[in-house]
Parts: sequence; structure tokens; C-alpha cells
Amino acid sequence: MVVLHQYHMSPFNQKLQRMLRYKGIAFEERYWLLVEQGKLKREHNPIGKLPAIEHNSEWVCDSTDAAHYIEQQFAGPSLIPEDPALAGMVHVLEDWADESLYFYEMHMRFTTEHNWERNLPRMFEREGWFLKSVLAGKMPGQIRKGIRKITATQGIGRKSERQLLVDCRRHINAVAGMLEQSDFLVGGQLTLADLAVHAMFSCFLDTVELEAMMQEYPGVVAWMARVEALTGPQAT
Ligand SMILES: N[C@@H](CCC(=O)N[C@@H](CS)C(=O)NCC(=O)O)C(=O)O
Repeated sequence: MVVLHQYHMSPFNQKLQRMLRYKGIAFEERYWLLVEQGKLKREHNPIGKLPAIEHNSEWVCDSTDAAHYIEQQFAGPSLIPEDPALAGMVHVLEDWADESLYFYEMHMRFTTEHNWERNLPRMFEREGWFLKSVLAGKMPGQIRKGIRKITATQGIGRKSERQLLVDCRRHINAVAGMLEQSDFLVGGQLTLADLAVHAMFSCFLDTVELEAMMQEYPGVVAWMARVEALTGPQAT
């Protein structure tokens, strides 16, 4: 049995959940609390990041490594094309989602005032009494400050909100362009690239501005529904 270890707010979870469902692989979910990060680092993953999968007592950390592991170890429809040119394109798009779009969604969801208010309750919904009891105190402010520091170091957190929205429109528009002649991003069939980009765009929908912006792109909305139909919980 595969165990999918996750932090519940992470967009990367979705990539692996959808992949496992699409391939028809049964899996258990284990959600870690923020306060358990020390244990996670000590016992399983020194980097301390999630998601990771556990299979045959082995941990594979990082959603990209886990996705490639799943692809190699399990049967079921392939999500990484054999053709090297298509596989290369899938890799580039997945990496763009993970290393660029991720920071936009993180910054927009958790640092802008109204979106922070909207997403904060969900951030703590799985935490135990300890974190919940400090919710009224400094904890949320500290987490938000921590996230600001991450996105400022990465770079996009130093941009104005107006510029971020210009960037995000360019990103959404790019995906809309790729979908003009095709139902999926690479090679006309569902791949890991779709799952990676879909995961970040789902988080875009958790912000007021990007939710509205996405509605201006019916091709992208239809593609999101297509990916959901093939890989959502109802698909298994
Ligand atoms: N490249 C990693 C990124 C995973 C990642 O950044 N996970 C975040 C949650 S969204 C995390 O675990 N953060 C905890 C930390 O940075 O200490 C992947 O694809 O799995």
C-alpha cells in the first residue's frame, strides 16, 4: 500500500493524489501537523518538506521524485510520455509550475490581506488544540511574516500586487494559448504537466483576484474541469 504523507494546504499534494487516482493505485493519506515537522525531519526527511510517498517501507520525498517513482513502479496509464521531446516539455512545464507558479499562489493566498483572511481558517483546520489555542495570539501573524520572507527571498514577494496580477495574467494566458489547439498541455493527452499546473491554478482560485481573472479564460476553465473529471475523487 502507498502512503501519501502531506501538509494539508500544500498544492503539491494534488499532483500526487491525482496521479495515484488516475493510475488506479490505492493509497492511504497521512496528514502531518506543522508542529510535527521536527519529527518528520528527524525520522524520515531531513529536508522537512512534504508531500512524500512511502512504499515498501521506503520514503520518496519531493513530488517530482515521487511522481517519477510512481510512474516507474506501477502499471496504469502513463503520465510521462516516452517520446523524449514530449517528456522534456512535460518536465519543463512541471518545473515551471513547481518553481514559479507555486510562489505566486503562495504569496497571493497568504500574504495579501483579504486572501489571508479567507485562507487562514483552512490553514489551522487540522491542527490540534495547541495551535488552535494560540490562534488568537501571534501565531498567524508570524506565519504570514514567514511566508512573506520566503516570497521576498525568491523575488516575487518584492513586486507590487499590481505587477503580480500582470504576471499571473501572462501565466494564465500562456496556458490558454497552449490549450487553443489541444485538450491538454503536452501531446494531446493528460500528463504530469497538466497535474502540476492544475494544482497551482486550483490555488489561484482560492484568491479573489485570480478567481475572477480565471473566469475570463473559458478554455482554461474547461481544461480544469477536464482534468478534474479524469483525476478527481469521483474518477476512482
Ligand atoms: N519541490 C517540492 C516542494 C514541496 C514544498 O515546498 N512543500 C511545502 C508545503 S507546500 C513544505 O513542505 N514546506 C515546509 C518547509 O519548507 O519547511 C515538491 O515538489 O514536493
